[in-house]
Amino acid sequence: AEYDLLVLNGLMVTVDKMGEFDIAVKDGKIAKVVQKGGLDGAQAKKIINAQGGMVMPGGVDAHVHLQEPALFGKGESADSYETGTRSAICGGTTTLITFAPQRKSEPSLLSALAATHHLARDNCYTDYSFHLICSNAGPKAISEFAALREEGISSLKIYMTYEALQLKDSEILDVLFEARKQKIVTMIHAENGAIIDWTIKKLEEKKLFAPKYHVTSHPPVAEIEATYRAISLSGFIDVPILIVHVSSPAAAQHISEAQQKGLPVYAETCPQYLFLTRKDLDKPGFEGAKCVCSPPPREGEQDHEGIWKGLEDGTFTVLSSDHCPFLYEDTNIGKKSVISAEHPNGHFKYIPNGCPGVETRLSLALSANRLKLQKFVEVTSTNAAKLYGLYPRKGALIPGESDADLTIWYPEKNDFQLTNSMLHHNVDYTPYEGKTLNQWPRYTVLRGEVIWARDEGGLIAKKGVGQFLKRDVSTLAGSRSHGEWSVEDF
Ligand code: DUC
Ligand code: ZN
Ligand code: ZN
Ligand code: ZN
Repeated sequence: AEYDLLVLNGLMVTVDKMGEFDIAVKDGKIAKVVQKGGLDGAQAKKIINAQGGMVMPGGVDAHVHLQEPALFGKGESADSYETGTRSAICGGTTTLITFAPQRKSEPSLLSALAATHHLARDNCYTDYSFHLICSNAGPKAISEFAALREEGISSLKIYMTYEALQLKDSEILDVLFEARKQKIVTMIHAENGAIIDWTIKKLEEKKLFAPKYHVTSHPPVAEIEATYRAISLSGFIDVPILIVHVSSPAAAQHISEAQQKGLPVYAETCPQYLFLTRKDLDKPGFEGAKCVCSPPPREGEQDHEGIWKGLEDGTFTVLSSDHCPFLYEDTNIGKKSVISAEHPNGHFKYIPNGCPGVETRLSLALSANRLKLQKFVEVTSTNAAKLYGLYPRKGALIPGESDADLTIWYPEKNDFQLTNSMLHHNVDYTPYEGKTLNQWPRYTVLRGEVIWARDEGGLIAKKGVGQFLKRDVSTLAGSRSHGEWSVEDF
């Protein structure tokens, strides 16, 4: 046959183009995109008739935690590379960028990278890459940035909180300075660790232990202060950063002001900051633990509105899941371990911080019907590919350039209720149990191969189809060359 796959009669939605186009796939790549009807008579091994549906570039989720050791001292990851990428592909996401964590006791980043390669190799259902988590920014780690670029790694994550991970401001400057030289994007977890620790102590003095006090212990000011500090430090060095998982509209305001000054400050938000509030942590017993993440869900609808607005107006570059999977019924870290006579509803500070969501990210956001379709594709796929050096191989449907990664949606006849039993992760809950949705991907295609066919067998490929992606530099705006001083001054 002339082609391996034809996708006909759908509404194609990419950032550059939206309309009725037919798509031809050959050897894992987009071969042709033509006006509907233009591939009549073409021969193909497989044809998908997407009449009435939408065809988008596969989702790119650039914030996913899989199989990390219990770095925060709070428990093991429930999802492996196998189960996490399985969950992703069944929810329409074809590329993940997960984390390769360096321990503070480990001076090398390259050894953390090697260890993570070992976990992922031959186990994935999506294509994948890694951000290195730098928690020991000593000379050895800094000296390895150039080698990371050779290995196809063009981004790092650093933390301003969590004892096991936190860097001092001087160490952040060391990282940013070398990141600028090597054209690496630095992701920053911006919360002020001292404010959080102090607030936890105050709550404990008052014997306030319920899950909802997790929100109280991570006040907006902790996020706002650290966000402003991260912007200041990166502006001083003149280097691009991405503030991860922004939850507070006031923090987003600082980001927007930096962007208006022309600084290369990028930002990410996540579904938990669009759909959850403090009330979701204030449920009978220990239930609220299912919605504990950091930063926490904020107060209410006004906060959600502020975050949606930031997505619409471009303050947020990407909408990622921050999938961070823990078991609710885990005997070591879950409910059973933290409920005691002294703490009958558990103690919020022992609850692992993170929610599962790699499979629900796209359908939650699409079902909300808030973003224009092309904006939806931009923040859930294309911008992540651009920021992290995967564009136009990922995040686009450009003939001869892009991999044939497709998410195909059909309009649902009826709304449906999400339940955890529909999902493919290895977590025993979803924070969105019972939520009404109206969209779920009918097909997910990875490099021309149908991996997920909702009504024709579900998951129909074997693990190991996913490949490691060597990444190049970001194609979004980088350092401004007209800074007050240049790297060469030092
Ligand atoms: N930071 C993350 O990026 N994910 C989960 C928890 C956290 O603090
Ligand atoms: Zn974080
Ligand atoms: Zn809301
Ligand atoms: Zn995270």
